[in-house]
Amino acid sequence: MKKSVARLGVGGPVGSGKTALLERLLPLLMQQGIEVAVVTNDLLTQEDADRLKRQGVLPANRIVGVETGSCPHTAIREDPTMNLLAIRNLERAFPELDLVFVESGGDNLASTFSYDLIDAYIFVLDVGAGDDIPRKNGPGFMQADLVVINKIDIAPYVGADLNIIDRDATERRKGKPIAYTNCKTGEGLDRVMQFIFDKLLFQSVR
Ligand SMILES: Nc1nc2c(ncn2[C@@H]2O[C@H](COP(=O)(O)OP(=O)(O)OP(=O)(O)O)[C@@H](O)[C@H]2O)c(=O)[nH]1
Ligand SMILES: [Mg+2]
Repeated sequence: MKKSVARLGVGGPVGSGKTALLERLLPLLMQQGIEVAVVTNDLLTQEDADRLKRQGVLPANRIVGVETGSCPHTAIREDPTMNLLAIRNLERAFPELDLVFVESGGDNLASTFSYDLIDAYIFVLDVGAGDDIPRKNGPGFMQADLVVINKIDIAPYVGADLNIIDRDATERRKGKPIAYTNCKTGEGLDRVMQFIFDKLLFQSVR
């Protein structure tokens, strides 16, 4: 029987730390024996794919850059054809894959994924955007399977109160999971790993 490959979207505003999150998660997943690949979306370049290739965390042929050429959400929601093709090519080349990430181009709070493309998605927010962001009811933030509040280390410097973020995010998301991370140090990544294992891989983190 053909192995089914889980697909996990990673979306959120420009510069919130989507690629930084992948840079942290990929080695952790590989240490757990999970076979991974990545599709990145950028408007007119392969910037994020090239960055991940330079890091050397994954073999370069497991990283595919899609140049969307349009609003980022078009390629992950309205017409995900380019991303579906990229995933299909990866699945054919690497039948052993367990999990494919699809990083969206940086977008806005309304950005959501089509569930024809992915099985679940993470929405990454940056505390530098302000502690009022959860109150703005962005569909990407409200509907995501997991919200990651990233860059918790800079909260004191931008006057963001993590308690306010937590109070409002918990209330608006009605109990759906939220993780708080610092991708510079790896703090909080255990919560994200737990989510991936529970929601997509149906096994325990070793
Ligand atoms: N201080 C701090 N900086 C971070 C953290 N995570 C990411 N950064 C920095 O934030 C900047 C943007 O990170 P990226 O990972 O490129 O963000 P992105 O969401 O992938 O950006 P786009 O794909 O361009 O939308 C980089 O300079 C990162 O080094 C964090 O937790 N703390
Ligand atoms: Mg990126």
